[in-house]
Amino acid sequence: MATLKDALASRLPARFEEIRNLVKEHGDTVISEVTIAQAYGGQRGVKSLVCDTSLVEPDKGLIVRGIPIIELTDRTPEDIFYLLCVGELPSDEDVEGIKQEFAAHCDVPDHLFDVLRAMPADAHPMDMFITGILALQNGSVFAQRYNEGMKKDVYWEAALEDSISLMAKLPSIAAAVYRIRFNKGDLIPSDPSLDMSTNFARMLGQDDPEFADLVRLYLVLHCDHEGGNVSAYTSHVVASALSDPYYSVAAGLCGLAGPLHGLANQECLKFLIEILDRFGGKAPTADELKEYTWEVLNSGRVVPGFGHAVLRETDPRYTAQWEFGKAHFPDDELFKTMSTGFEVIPHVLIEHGKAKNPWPNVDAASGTMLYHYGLTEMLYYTVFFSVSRAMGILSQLITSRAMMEPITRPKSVTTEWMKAQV
Ligand code: CMX
Repeated sequence: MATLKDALASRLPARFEEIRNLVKEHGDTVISEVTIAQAYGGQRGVKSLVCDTSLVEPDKGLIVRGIPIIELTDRTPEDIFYLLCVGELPSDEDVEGIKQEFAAHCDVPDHLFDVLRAMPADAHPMDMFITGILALQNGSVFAQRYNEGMKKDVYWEAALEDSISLMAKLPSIAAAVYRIRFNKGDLIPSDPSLDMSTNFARMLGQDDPEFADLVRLYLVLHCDHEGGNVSAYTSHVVASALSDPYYSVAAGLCGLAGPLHGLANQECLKFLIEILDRFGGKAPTADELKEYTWEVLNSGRVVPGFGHAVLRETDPRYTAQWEFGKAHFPDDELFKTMSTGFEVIPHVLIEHGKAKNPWPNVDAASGTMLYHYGLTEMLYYTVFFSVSRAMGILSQLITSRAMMEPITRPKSVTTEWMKAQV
């Protein structure tokens, strides 16, 4: 069987040498400068991080290992995890290998479900999901081998083992969170003979193949977003302390749970539902929506689902979801509202003149898609996002350990120091 470990083992040494030589020969080359405004302003635009799994181009969107995300929309999460980790798309044999590896690790210990059931009835699903991940930490191969004196050049192997094991279990944990938190009845056991998307959809309680296809698309589209976003960067920092993948992913997902990051999809759906309610359950006309958007802006609110810190075009991940909706449920009132929003809102935002990017982002569409198939519990959407984003976080973590990166420790300065510079 072709394993992910074999694929990495045959490629990593050359990559390691390449980077070592780059640093040896050009280590003093200056690649960025930092202004006082950047130091106080979220380090925007400061280039002091490396992430080889993906890149976000302002005019093209997400590029995964050199491939624009829009060219990957027919792929599966298994393909994408392989691509993120190895840097190349898998062959059929590689896919079979990764499916078998996931199948071998998909069993979730019972104590995890007990922990989830013991949580308060109003616990946030992200709280439950992250707690579930931490409840697996006692099984970390990385932590165990580290305690046994593992050598630095094989850290990546232990990180990979944990990553495969965690990735294999995440759909089951996420589905358990959904069924327990929203009183959906008994848990549905994992079927390791199925692909990840179909299995996840089934464990959520849905046998509709169209929904499974949406799950597939969703998991592909949200997989990674380079290294500086809150969740990826947090996980990177925590993992650099050689905290194991369970701790590192959980830490990153605490960031994803924030309203300015992964929780935004919830806000976007609320916004669209608010519009539908206002217009009596019918999608508004372009003129009505234009007027409504101005009302929102004039009341000092932002228009959820539009704008981006990096992108300056329509997010291709929005386009991919819009195309899915157009193909499967063009007459859904929420979908029609979202489509009219795409025609109208950017022009209002341009006239308003504040947002640097008036175009829709990924979150403008994702809630509408899930809502159509009856997954109406918005609080849950970031858990969905997390299952996908864990692929990016884990692949970045494996790469970092393989490149034997040191602990992250930027220098901070005081305001007095800043004042002395000027
Ligand atoms: N509606 C109204 N005003 C907006 C706006 C929007 N959708 N997007 C940006 N602006 C405003 C900002 O609030 C800011 O105003 P102030 O100068 O008064 O503070 C101004 O335009 C400039 O902001 P920007 O540089 O264009 O955007 P930022 O990089 O600061 O913020 C983001 C990016 C996403 C937080 C922002 O566009 C926003 O709040 N959008 C709505 C919420 C949303 O859709 N979030 C999902 C993000 C998805 C993702 O990150 O992947």
